[in-house]
Amino acid sequence: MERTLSIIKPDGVEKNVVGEIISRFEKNGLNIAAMKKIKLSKSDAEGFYAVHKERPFFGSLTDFMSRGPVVVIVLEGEGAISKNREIMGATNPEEAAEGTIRKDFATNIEENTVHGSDAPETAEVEINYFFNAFEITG
Ligand code: IDP
Ligand code: MG
Repeated sequence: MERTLSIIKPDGVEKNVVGEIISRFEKNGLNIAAMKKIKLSKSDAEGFYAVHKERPFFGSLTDFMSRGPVVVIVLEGEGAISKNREIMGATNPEEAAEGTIRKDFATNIEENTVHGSDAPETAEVEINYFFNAFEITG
C-alpha cells in the first residue's frame, strides 16, 4: 500500500470540478486517506515548490497557487504514486492523454488543475507538509 499527495489547484476549485476529480481517483481504486480545503499563503506555496525556485516560472506559479483555495488529499492504494500521475496526465495539457484530468480540465501548462507527488521520497515530504499523523485516517 502506497500513499501520495494530490492537490486540486486553485483553477480546479474555481471550475467547480472538485467532486469530478475525486470521483476519478475513487473509480481508479485510490482511497482518500486524508483531505482538506485550505488557502496557501505566497510563502506556503514557495515552501511547497522550493525545488523549483530557480525556474523562470516560480514567481508566477506561487502567485497562482496562492490566489484561492486548494484541496489537499492523501491518496492511498497499490502503486498510488504512478497511478495518480497516470490519471493526472502530462504537465502540459496539450501533451496530456485523452481522458486524463489535465486533458479535460487544465487551462495551460501552469494552471494544470492537479499536483501529484513524483516519487516515494517526495510523497512523504509533501504529505507531511500539509498533514499530521492524526489527520491521516487511511
Ligand atoms: P508536474 O506538476 O507535472 O510534476 P513539474 O515539472 O514538477 O510538473 O512542475 C510543477 C508545476 O509547475 C506544474 O504542475 C505547473 O503548474 C508548473 N509549471 C511547470 N512547467 C511550467 C512552465 O514551463 N511554465 C509555467 N508553469 C510551469
Ligand atoms: Mg512535479
